[in-house]
Amino acid sequence: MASNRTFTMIKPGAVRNGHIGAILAKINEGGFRIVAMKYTKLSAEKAGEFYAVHKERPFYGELVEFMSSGPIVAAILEKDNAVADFRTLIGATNPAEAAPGTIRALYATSIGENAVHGSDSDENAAIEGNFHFAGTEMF
Ligand code: 3AN
Repeated sequence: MASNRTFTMIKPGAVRNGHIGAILAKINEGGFRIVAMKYTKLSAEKAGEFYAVHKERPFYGELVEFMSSGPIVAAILEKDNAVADFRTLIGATNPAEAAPGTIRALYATSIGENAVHGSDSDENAAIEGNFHFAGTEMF
């Protein structure tokens, strides 16, 4: 079944490099409706919790440090087939392998600082959206 919602974060590196507006424009052009959005900052504890699935990976410490290093934009996005279509829009995890024109090809600086997060399944999209937003913040 096609999913309707996905969850994204514009990561601290892309925020620092001034790409919030350009990335939101790509999201709009991609046909996604904004269900929820906030400009916020993750504590190291919150970032660690969000990426707990990667706890055993060698880059976990670096990932948590980076994701809590500055403000992010968190959002829930809606569209038919949202999870898969958003992953197409952002491109491969490693920007060197991301298709031309994708958000990561345009705005990521490395595999670790890869501009945006995109949920990898409907189930995780719901978990991640609920991690960041209360029901009263979703429209
Ligand atoms: P994606 O974000 O494309 O779903 P995942 O779930 O494999 O990729 O990885 C989650 C995050 O962990 C990535 N967005 C990236 O910031 C970081 N990451 C993944 N692989 C590496 C790596 N080899 N070195 C450093 N950071 C990585």
